[in-house]
Amino acid sequence: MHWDIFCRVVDNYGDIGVTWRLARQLVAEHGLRVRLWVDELAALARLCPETDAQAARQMLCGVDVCHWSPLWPGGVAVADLVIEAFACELPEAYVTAMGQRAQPVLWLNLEYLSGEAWVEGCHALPSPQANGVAKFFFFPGFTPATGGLLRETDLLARRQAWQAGEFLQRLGVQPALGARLISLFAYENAALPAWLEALAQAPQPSHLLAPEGRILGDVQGWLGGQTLLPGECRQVGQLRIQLLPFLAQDDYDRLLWSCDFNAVRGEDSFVRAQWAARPMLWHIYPQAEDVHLDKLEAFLDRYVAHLPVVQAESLRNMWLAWNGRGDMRQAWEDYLRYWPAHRQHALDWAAQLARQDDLAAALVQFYRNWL
Ligand code: TRH
Repeated sequence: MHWDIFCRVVDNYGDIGVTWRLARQLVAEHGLRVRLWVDELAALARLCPETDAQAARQMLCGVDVCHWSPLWPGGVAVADLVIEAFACELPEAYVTAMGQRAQPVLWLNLEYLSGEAWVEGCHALPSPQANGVAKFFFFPGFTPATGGLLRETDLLARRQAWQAGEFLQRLGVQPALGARLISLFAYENAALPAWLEALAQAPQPSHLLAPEGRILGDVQGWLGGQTLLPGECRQVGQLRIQLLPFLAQDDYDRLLWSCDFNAVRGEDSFVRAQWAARPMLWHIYPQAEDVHLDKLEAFLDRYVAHLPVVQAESLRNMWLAWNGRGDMRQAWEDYLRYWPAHRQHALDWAAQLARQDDLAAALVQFYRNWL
């Protein structure tokens, strides 16, 4: 089977993060021939440093990575299954060729992740096309009535066997004895200073690891305008802040497994933090008219559904505060009261999610059923 995945990098790293992970898994675990069409190879190069950002075509981890340039090349053979990631709009000539192909083609629009209830009703719905090609919506999600989440078959086993020591050493991280290790990946965030204050004045030391990115300006602002370079640390009270370089995607996973607490954002890091099975905090991608808050609440409803009320409230309040609704300092202190229970919950949640089929397997099954 030959699959094509199309990815347009709209913003940040989520679009390419998801499609690159999916492409690799389809090759490694399902033996498919996968072409990944990406319009911005520089974004892929951040996640996969072996990428040649100038190459029109290259093989990376068994994936045929093609630059999707505005000038669509002639003679591109249409694949058996075509994934249009996040409604990125396929090249017109390719859509025409799909309609003319002798063998049937399946066209899937892979949607953004949401925990909202309507997703179950829209997953796998057909989307009739003028060229007659069978097109369906494919929604990732948290329940068996959705397409599931990206999860490599051996992911949980690798995480369970993970020993952080050598990896942290390679990154130049030397946590103080008893320090809570925290990773920080977020957009610009007005709640950051309150959180850093709480960490700096807490009885337990914290070591915060921030890969370079959009939050850096806020971190430096809190440090009084000091510039932080990758590898450098600053100590304020009980808090040590260390800037890391932006990591390759697999190393970022390892960072999540190595930390006691992970602050993540967007879509892909959000899912990976759930698989890391450590207490976590989500900075959701902000959308116009605060529609992202519905998405946040919908996820929270699922995430805390079976927790005792006080623990659930402490988690909910902290996530809301981080996303601009509440006092982050107070919320963090309340949250810490239930720390052992939050740790257990993170493990239980990952185990519960893992009972569901993963997204790549669900895509392959969908194709088989359609045939
Ligand atoms: O980069 P993001 O903010 O992407 C977002 C979201 O996907 C959002 O839903 C979407 O609408 C918007 O883009 C356009 O966050 P996300 O999804 O977590 O993607 C980040 C990727 O970067 C993820 O694959 C992990 C990876 N990463 C690294 O590889 N190395 C790093 O050091 C870090 C911090 C992240």
